Amino acid sequence: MPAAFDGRILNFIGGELREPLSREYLDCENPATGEIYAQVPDSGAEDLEVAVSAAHDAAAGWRDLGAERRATIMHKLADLIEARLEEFALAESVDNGKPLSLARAVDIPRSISNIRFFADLGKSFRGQEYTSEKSFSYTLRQPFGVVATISPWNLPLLLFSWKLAPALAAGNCVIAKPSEVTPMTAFLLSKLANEAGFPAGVLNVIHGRGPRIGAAITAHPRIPAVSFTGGTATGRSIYQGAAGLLKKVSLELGGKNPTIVFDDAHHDLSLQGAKMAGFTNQGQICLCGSRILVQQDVYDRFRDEFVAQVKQFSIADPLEETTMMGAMVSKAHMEKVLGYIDLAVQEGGKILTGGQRRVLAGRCANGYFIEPTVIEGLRADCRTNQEEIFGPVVTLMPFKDEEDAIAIANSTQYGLAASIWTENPERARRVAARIDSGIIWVNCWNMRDLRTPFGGMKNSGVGREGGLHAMEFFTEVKTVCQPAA
Ligand code: TXE
Repeated sequence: MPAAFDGRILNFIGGELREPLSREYLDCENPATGEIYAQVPDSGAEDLEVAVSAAHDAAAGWRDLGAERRATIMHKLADLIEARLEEFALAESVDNGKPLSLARAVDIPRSISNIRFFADLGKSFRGQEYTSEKSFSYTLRQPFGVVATISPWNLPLLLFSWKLAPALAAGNCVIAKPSEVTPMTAFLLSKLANEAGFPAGVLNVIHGRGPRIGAAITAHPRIPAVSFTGGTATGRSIYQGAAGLLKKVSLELGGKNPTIVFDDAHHDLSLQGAKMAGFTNQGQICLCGSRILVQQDVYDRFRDEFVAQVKQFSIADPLEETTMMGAMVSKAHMEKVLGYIDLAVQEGGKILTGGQRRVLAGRCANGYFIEPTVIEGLRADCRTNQEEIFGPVVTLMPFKDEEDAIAIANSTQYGLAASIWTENPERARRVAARIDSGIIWVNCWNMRDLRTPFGGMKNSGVGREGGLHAMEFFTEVKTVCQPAA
């Protein structure tokens, strides 16, 4: 771990690092070794009360500071993280099990970009004007005052910052709750808030379990908006909890995303894309393509080469530079994923490669590693092909034609993302228009322009994040109307 770390994570409330009032802590485990290496506050409603008061006390000052000065402070925070990129990347890898190289190349740089991007967007974000013969109207986009964010463990700092940054840039004070499974980088960020220049109470980070502190956030009457990313079942309970108070809620939930390979796809690019979509971050990204649909006349060739390439993946200590696949985030999650592999076999699936826990030698002997797993022979409507597994497990399914591919793609309760692989731009347009997903990639996967809307249909979520959509979520709009001059 980073040398400066003393083993105990603290909440950051009202500009101070604080113990939870109950003095209760949870263990943080390094999933690559199975060792407990830190404690995280198991905060409760009493800690939230202090944070909400601090945030409300700071709200008018932060709002009135103006977008330019807010942006300066946010940029300073981004600079401070960037100067410690290696420390953050190491902490993310140790906390989550992901390869250090991935945290260094993607998670931490993207978190820095999130903060910079929304800091700048805040400067140009404003309402609109409407003129008619009779009236002149304009809208004001005003912050709520205090809002909350609840984020998951798969991309800990990336998703934490993806919500925190627009909330702050829009002029809100924030109660941010990272996942109790991976709290470390949010803690490291909170330790930089004072040096960056955030006034006390603007940025509050509270750690703890979802059913305790997360539920308290949802139920708090002085937090009018909550942005959540996580599992669909949790999202549903937050939605229900928020309904009684008519809170504004943004929900970014699970996915069961198709990777659709047509017979006119670029062979090597589609293989590469399907591998990345299937196995990046050990398959623990809501955007991962866990169902690979391949047109029947190229199916055999694609399958054989795909399986051969997946067999080459290096599953190893996440701290080694050449590691492609690290550990699953926790023992419980590893067991959930292994349970789905057993289910796939019961449902008649044939495992083409993988299918087992991988026990490594040395330091990581007790870590939670799973072999990248490819399964074929399952019906599109079986549970393996319908439920989110969230691990390094993909299924291969042949399809006949466009209609068949669209029907299979749309056959789940989810609708987050899809990727289409074809050299025919007309086909790409036709199919993209008919797939029920919030995000469609053509001949690429997980390519992101931060200005574009991000989120899902059906059970994948409610609302959209990204660019102006996030700024709109974190503000109230007010119409001012007067007679035309
Ligand atoms: O996530 P949870 P879990 C999916 C994935 C995974 C499943 C369950 O399939 O296997 O969800 O994962 C907080 N009120 N995704 O259980 O519970 C929690 O503390 C308020 C998809 O680990 O959704 C954490 O901060 N908050 C996904 C956050 O919710 C609550 C990413 C997410 O945890 C709460 C992660 C409650 N009652 C898992 N209960 C994606 N969309 O990217 C929990 N939390």
